[in-house]
Amino acid sequence: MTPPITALIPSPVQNKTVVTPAKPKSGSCGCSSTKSSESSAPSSLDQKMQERIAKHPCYSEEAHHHYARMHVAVAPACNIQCNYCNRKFDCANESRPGVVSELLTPEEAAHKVLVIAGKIPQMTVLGIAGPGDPLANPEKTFRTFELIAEQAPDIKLCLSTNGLMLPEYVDRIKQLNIDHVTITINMVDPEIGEKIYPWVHYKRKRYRGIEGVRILHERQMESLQALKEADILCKVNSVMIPGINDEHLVEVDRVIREKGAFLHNIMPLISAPEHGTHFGLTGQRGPTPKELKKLQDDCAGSNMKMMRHCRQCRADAVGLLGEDRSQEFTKDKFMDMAPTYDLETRQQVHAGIEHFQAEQNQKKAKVAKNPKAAATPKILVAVTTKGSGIVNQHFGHAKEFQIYEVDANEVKFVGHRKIDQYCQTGYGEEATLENIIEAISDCKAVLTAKVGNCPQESLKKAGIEPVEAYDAIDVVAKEFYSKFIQQ
Ligand code: CLF
Ligand code: SF4
Repeated sequence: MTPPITALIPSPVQNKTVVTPAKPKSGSCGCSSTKSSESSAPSSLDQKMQERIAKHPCYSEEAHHHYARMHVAVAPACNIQCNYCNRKFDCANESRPGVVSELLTPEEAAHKVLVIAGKIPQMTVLGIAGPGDPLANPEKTFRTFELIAEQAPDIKLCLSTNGLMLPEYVDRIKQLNIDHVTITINMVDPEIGEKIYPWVHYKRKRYRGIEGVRILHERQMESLQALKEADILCKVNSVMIPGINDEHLVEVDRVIREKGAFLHNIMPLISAPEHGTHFGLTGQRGPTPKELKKLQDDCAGSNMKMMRHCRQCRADAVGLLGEDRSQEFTKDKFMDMAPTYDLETRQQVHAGIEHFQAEQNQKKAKVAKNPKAAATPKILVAVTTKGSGIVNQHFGHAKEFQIYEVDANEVKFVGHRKIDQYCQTGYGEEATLENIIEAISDCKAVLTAKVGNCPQESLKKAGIEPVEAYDAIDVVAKEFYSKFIQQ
């Protein structure tokens, strides 16, 4: 028997919100339910594109509030060396440094996907992103994708690579219906690349210095071209390394956009001596949040979107982007779980999410200014959320703030800031509170489901208004902004 839909929507979507099944889609109405609030009156091409990204939490900022992804670590080898990588850990192109995943066989990986697809039905994307480079391990990578495509046809397949071997495999990628491919491109000038890549291993030969970087660069450019010709959506990741490629990334952004990339994700270098990487050991720093935002703003062109919600996942990540459920599904645990993948159940859950999104978008539309107001000052606000695009998390439980830039016309997601959880044992930690307040010192308010008296006082003293609410982020942010601007 199929359980009622509200029982199927996992928290936080279910939390305090009655979600009913979506009505059958008809005509153009159906599309509006999955349309991003950022978009306006899409052309048919835009609409088609919307459908391709609507359930991908990395390619669509709106989707990341509702849909989850998982990675399987099946690809141990790599064919290049990045100065921000230590091979003891996962590929730092799509992973926080210092994280080690359990290596799986394709069969174990497929089992894990079927288990999680049953337990977390809003998991819509399976990515392979390491722990080395997936295309330096083509047989394991493609065997895994084949198994998933056969057994769980509604799961989108996603691949992340350094691009060195991509041109060889574009046909296979297309054949397997892998519609989302990420290439990490940190430079389009090999002289800059020389400071990032000490060697490249290509066709059984190791190339050191600029010779290797030139090969990597040419292959990355070929990869962009090949993906464009094959009509596969391409995201480019770039690691921002202050003093090395930070200014150059504006040029990288221009080139990749010209070559048809759909999305650019500029990520901060995370570098510490304990990671044992070349950059960590030589004291190369990562960018500050302010430096990162400025570069993202400088690059955010008119057509290609800038990804700002990346969480630099693990090669075995599971869950919504802001949460990490990988420890619930370690090998010793998931191998004992029976797969409960059920296509019909999953479709019902997704329909419920679409219906919920449509309701949220209606609410947002009500508070949107029409016609647009004259330019007003922009402010930043910090939000605590468990997902679903609503303010629904207590201040003391948050492990990150989502940061929104707000003016009279727009509520725009601009990033997230990780923090230590304030309430660890039922009591708040004073020292932690200081760090939390420091992390959001440039914000005018915290929008949160609940915040205790003590942190409220400290926030106010720091000039940050605590706002308690339980509603769509856009709605709460707009309401706060209207009051703030009248002060
Ligand atoms: Fe994974 Fe990457 Fe696919 Fe997403 S992650 S392979 S595109 S499904 Fe996403 Fe994680 Fe950032 Fe990567 S948040 S690190 S961008
Ligand atoms: Fe490390 Fe990934 Fe670079 Fe390979 S591509 S060296 S695994 S960061």
